[in-house]
Amino acid sequence: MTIRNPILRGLNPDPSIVRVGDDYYIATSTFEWFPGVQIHHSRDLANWRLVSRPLSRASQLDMRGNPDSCGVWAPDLSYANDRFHLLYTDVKRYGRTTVNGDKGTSFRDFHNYWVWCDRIDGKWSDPVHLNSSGFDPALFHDDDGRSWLLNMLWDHRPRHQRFAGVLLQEIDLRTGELLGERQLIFEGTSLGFTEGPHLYKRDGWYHLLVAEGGTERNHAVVMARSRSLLGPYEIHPDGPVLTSSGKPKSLLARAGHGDLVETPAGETWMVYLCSRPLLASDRSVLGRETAIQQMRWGEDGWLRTLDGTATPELEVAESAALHETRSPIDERHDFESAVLPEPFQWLRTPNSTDLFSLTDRPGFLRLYGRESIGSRFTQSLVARRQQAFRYTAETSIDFAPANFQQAAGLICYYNGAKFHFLHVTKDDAGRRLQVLSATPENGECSDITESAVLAPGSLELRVDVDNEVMRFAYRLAGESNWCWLGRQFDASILSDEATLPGLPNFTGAFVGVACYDLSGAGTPADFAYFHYRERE
Ligand code: 6LW
Repeated sequence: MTIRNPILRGLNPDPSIVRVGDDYYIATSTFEWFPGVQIHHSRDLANWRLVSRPLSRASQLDMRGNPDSCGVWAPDLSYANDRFHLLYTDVKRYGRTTVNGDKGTSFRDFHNYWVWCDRIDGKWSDPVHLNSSGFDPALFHDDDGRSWLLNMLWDHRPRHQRFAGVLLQEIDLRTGELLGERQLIFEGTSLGFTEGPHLYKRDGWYHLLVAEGGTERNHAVVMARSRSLLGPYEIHPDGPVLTSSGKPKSLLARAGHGDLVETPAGETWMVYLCSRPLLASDRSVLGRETAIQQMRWGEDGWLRTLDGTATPELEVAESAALHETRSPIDERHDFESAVLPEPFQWLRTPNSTDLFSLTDRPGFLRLYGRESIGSRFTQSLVARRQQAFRYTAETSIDFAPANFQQAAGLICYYNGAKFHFLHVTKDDAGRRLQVLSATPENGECSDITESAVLAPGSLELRVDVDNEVMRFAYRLAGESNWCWLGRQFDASILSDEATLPGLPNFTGAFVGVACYDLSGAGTPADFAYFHYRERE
């Protein structure tokens, strides 16, 4: 039996893992998608189930105004003093990128917070702001009862190394108060882009694990160790302990940003992020996903992959783990409950009632028309992750637009500059069905293609995605055959790699429903069901 990587498919990067008794938990980043942070649970490291999105109310998270791919980065989950602790960054500004080197000032705003809860699926506390000096905060609970905050240090100054190393500062776990001075304990290796720090203590050594190389093709997990918490840290003699860099045959690309967990039997496993680019276009539509594999400690006290080659494994031999039981997802939601079905999230605002209701018209997901697709504030868009390369999604829409400023339909969305939106709207000739595509090259919502005049009444909308190819279809109520639009669309633009230079692209493709009303009237659209099914 084997575990097939990745274990958490679709947008699920920056994994942080913790074991409490027999239970394992992984927290992953959610960026501008609300509620914030995903926590999955497993008993066997092979089969994982979503158990919580802990940042679920306005006092915890409000991302209105945040740029795309900002918001919640790199949560850190730990357990101490009979509580779960979750740290995360809310990125408010991305600023100048590093692609043009370090010449200019690069202002960014990274606010690091701590929340806690007695139960993983309970009501998490309001956040305590810890610092804003850099991103990827993490806690280290030492065996003397003291706890320490780690985070990467961001240096915004021209001609400085932006990723300036790893900071350490003591934290009072009762209050979140930071104690003493912050210390720069590690400046990274020549790979650069030092981020995602985690600390572990083993056999009298402090082991520091960091992500390096940037989250693209040079990404790597790097380790260093010291006898003393404050360093100096010596770098692993082999170089990265895990990387896909220089391994073009690795089907798990971009491997990096890891975290370690020990099983009750004493095995060490590492979770890390990876991406699986489409073969033809080399683009990662599923975003960065979470993978796992077993590691081993050598007699020299250094950690390595089982075969020592630092290579990410697609098929992981079962060990303490049971066998994986995953099959392609086939989920139909008829919106009969008052609660939004679990796979769905929305964008930025904690005030979900501004966007949608499951009770205003029972049996329907009602979206109220709000701001334009790509707005950084109040956008009525409810969607789920694309988690397979081939899938079909269908919905039924009841929508009577009064004018061209109102539109609603089925959307395949990466961010405000990358989407395909099959929507119903109205113009002088009447109600129409069109596809609005935003392509990353121009960053504008510029391309309206296909147009069919519609008879009144509800209709069904459908998208079929097959790797790079996306096709749309519709049928009016009572019809049995789908009417396919003549044109094919490029599904690969919904990827991390398809972008103008300099913009952050850390999420992945979603599919769902959206509604805007640029007239301000808030006209609703009602969706009777949403069916997502993956094809092998
Ligand atoms: C995350 C950083 C990273 O905070 O990308 O790949 C950033 N690593 O550690 C966003 O996911």
